Amino acid sequence: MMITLRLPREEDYHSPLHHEGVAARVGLWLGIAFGICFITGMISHLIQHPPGWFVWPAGPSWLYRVTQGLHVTTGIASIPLLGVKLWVVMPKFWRRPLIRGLVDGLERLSILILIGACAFQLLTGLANVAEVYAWSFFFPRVHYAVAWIAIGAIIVHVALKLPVVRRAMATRLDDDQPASDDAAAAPAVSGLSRRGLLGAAATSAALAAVLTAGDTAHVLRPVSVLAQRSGAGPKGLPVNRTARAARITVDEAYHLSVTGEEQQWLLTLPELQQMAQHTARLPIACVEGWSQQATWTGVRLTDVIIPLGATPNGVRVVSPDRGPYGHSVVADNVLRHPDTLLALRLNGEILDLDHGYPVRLIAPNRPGAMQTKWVDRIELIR
Ligand SMILES: Nc1nc2c(c(=O)[nH]1)N[C@H]1C(S)=C(S)[C@@H](COP(=O)(O)O)O[C@H]1N2
Ligand SMILES: [Mo]
Repeated sequence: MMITLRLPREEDYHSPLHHEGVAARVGLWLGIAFGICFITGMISHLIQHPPGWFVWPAGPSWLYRVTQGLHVTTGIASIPLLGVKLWVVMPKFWRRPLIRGLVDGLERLSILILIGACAFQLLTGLANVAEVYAWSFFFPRVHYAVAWIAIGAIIVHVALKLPVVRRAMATRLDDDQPASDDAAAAPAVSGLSRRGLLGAAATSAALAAVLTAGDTAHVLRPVSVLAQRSGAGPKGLPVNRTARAARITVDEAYHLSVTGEEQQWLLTLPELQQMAQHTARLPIACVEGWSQQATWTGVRLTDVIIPLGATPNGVRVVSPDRGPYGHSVVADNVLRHPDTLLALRLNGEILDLDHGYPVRLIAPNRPGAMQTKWVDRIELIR
């Protein structure tokens, strides 16, 4: 028996659902979702790697929770939309000749890059939210780099397709569909109308969003069955990296060192406990999309710096954890915020070791990755 492999052809696709009006509409939704996802992703990147010109405000405390919640939710909603969009335009991939010349070849190459970059972003992003790390590269760096490729390819694609999009958006979806009253007489081509397909695409995107958004919007928790870590962990607060994973042990000898240019101040835990205590309700808003509000009590970060007599340009907060989130920089505006604490207590009780005992940083409007646990050193930045 001989098997001949044959590439599909445009003519093989008969469904009226492969229609440019459908493609343009799903494409528009995808463009909006990707646009929000890109901007919120860039915000998150800038906060974590701030260039000199960038200042992220220290409040309102919930702002990052919202931007990062939007990032993850729009990314997840894009997955079914991208699937539908690819299916609708599938015949176009197989039209003959496959390449019509240099310009056409470049355009088709740009579409290949577009699909590859978008699929890569959505799938690695989803895996990251689910804490599946099936790769050896450092996710944030690659996710950031490919974001630029994706957005560039989207801009090229939209620019090249603008005339088609204009025309397609103006066409009525049911123009060449049988009118409803003589539908029975028309050949039954498909059980689903174009409007039906659009409705299904919108519904699945909304469903994907609602099923995961409970990580940020807690009213959705009861229906967010796909949400990660809805409240697991001691004191109802999730834990990303445990003390064990970070190889943290704390003993009697613990002290916090605050180092300036010429001075160093060593504080024991009882000394920290005897200083003025302040309480703030602040969320941990993880870059992976979950966030959780809690009541934190401890010493104002500025209170351990003022005695050194210096006015630093921010501080570096350091723990013995050698992982990528074992230290963070607190910018000047955050440092001066009264809710920026070296927390000793969570919801009224001494911190659990997994939440950063004996001392962890908590500050308003900041990615969870920068809320450093197990702090034992503070370095003033000039
Ligand atoms: N030292 C240290 N602090 C850390 C981390 C870490 O890996 N090491 N992870 C950060 C991340 S990614 C998050 S989301 C928060 C979570 O805080 P929690 O475990 O108390 O909920 O801690 C942050 N602080
Ligand atoms: Mo995180």
